[in-house]
This record gives sequence, C-alpha cells and structure tokens, in this order.
Amino acid sequence: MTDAPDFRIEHSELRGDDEFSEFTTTDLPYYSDWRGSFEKLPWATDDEALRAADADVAIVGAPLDEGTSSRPGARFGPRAIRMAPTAWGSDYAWSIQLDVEPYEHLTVVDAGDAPIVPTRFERALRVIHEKVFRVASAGAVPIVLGGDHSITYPSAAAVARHVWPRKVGVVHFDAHADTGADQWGNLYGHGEPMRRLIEEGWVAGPNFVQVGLRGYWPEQETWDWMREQGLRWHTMVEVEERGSEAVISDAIAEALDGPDCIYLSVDIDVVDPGMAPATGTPESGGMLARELLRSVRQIVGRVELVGMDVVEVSPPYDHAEVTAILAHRTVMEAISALAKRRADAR
Ligand SMILES: [Mn+2]
Repeated sequence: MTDAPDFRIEHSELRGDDEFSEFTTTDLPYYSDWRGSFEKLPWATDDEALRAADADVAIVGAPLDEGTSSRPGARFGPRAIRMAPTAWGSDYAWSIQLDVEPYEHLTVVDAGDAPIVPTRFERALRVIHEKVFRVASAGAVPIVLGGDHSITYPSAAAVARHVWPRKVGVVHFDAHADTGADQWGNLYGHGEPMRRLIEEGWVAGPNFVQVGLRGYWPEQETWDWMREQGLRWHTMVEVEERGSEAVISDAIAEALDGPDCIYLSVDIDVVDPGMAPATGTPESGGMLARELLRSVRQIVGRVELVGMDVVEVSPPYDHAEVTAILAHRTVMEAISALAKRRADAR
C-alpha cells in the first residue's frame, strides 16, 4: 500500500496569520459586506458628521419619482447606483482615464438620502432642498443621485443659495429641455424643473446650457419661452456634427459667461437607450456612454463644480445593471476629475 498523494491546495496560497479577520470591509470586494453606501464610503448623514469628516464631496440620495410623466421607478435609482460599482474596494481606486487615485486627494462620504416619503411630493422637494443645502453648507460638493428630474429644481436652487451672491451656471445633459410650464397642471413635474430655476432667479437664462436635446418635446411655445430667456442649447444633431468635445467647450464658456462656478445636471437619458435603457422617457439617437463620461471629465476638470446630480435612472427597466453602472461611472468621473484638479494644484 502506498500513501495517497498530497492535496496541493494547502500550498497554493499565502495564508494570513488570522484568516478570519484578514480583510477589512474595504479590502473585501465591492459586493461583499456592502453596507449600502456609495463605493463603501463612510456615512456622514448629519451636519455634525459631515463637518467632522471634513468632506470635500458628499453623495446624497433623492429617491423620488412622483414627478414622472411616463415610466416610473426612479425612486429606486439611488439604491441601484450605490449598488452598481464593478470595481474592487474604493481604497485602491485608480482612474485610468485621469491618472489619479481619487480617494488619495479627496475626502468623499455618503450623506445618505433626503428623508422622502411617497405621496407627499412637494414636501419631498422641500426636504431635498434642505438636505442639499445642509451638505453644501458643511463644505462638501453635493452629488445627488435621483430620482426623477424634478429633484434638480430643489437641488440646484440649494447650491445656488449656498454660493449666493456668487452666480452659478448650469450645464444640463438631457434628451429633453425640461422647461415646460406645467405638467397636467402641476408646476413641479420632471418636465418643468429648469423653468422653475430660471423663473425664480436661481440661474440666469443665458447661463443655462443644455446638451443632447432631441426628439419631439417640448412644443414650439416652450422653445419660444426658452429663446426669450436667452437659454442656450446644443442639440444631439450638433453633437453628432461637431463632436462632443467642441460642443462642451462652448457649453462651458456659455455657462460661465458671468458666473464662476457650475452645477452639472445629468439626465441619464442623454445617452442612447441602447446604452442606458433604464430610464423614464427614453429617446433614441443619444450620446454614447463614453461621450458622456468624457464630457463630465472635461467639464469638472476645467471649472469649479459646486454641485451635481445624476437623475432618471429607473432600475426596474434595467438590463444587467447597464444603466446603473453608467450612472455610477458618471459620478466616479466627476469625483476623479475633482481629485485630479486637487492633485494638480499641489
Ligand atoms: Mn430627460
């Protein structure tokens, strides 16, 4: 009788001294021991925690879809975007695009959600405004995860209120202008936020710049209103003809024609539904995912970003997390571009 051969697995890996506690939460892969925050970042859900963290950037969830005119579901957007990363622990994040380790240069936290309940739509808008204002006042750049686009009215107003009397310009990526007068009699639906921001004086019309518009809405009357307000826009046809980089270069100059800082609003439906299917009002013929990501890097790399939102991700319509992953990457490109500016300033 000869002995059985050794089972070689014993010799195939390096073992830690204490295998059970060998890895911390952030060492573990993104899907393991995930406690609900964006990129496993630490929570800082009130003013005190935000100030104690000395956060540069704070993620804010706005799980609201009462303003939706077509397919609902964006209330699940913050959860899906937070869940979406496909990279290993955030501590080691390295941006290939920008040659920077984002968390080396910035303190980023997750500030949690605005305390929204369903059915109380206008209260939701007020608490989003309050949440974003508190985050900005604590010194962090708020990056708000929608939610439908109605959240941009309270969110951008909160940022404009925070920087006041400085003026803020807006770059708004969307298939839709969202400058409607009302939606079946309601002034605050997801087709109206940009009109409310301009009418109330939070942003001057000429500094409100839209990119990616296409399709068949709004109607002529609303375009007339937009012209009267001096809004500037770059249609999808223009992006096709000139390329995104040239268009974004103009958009930055227009948004900063007076103001010295930018609020960035990204409706994920600016991207073609083939690459971002999970959205409330899809419009064929949109930007490529890579064009949006490049545009975000271009803007955040060049201007002072004071606030941002990524909206209209409706996870029930997603496939293989395609849209949530893109929304997550959109946020990551902004964070990395902020980190790159900080690194270069050193
Ligand atoms: Mn839209």
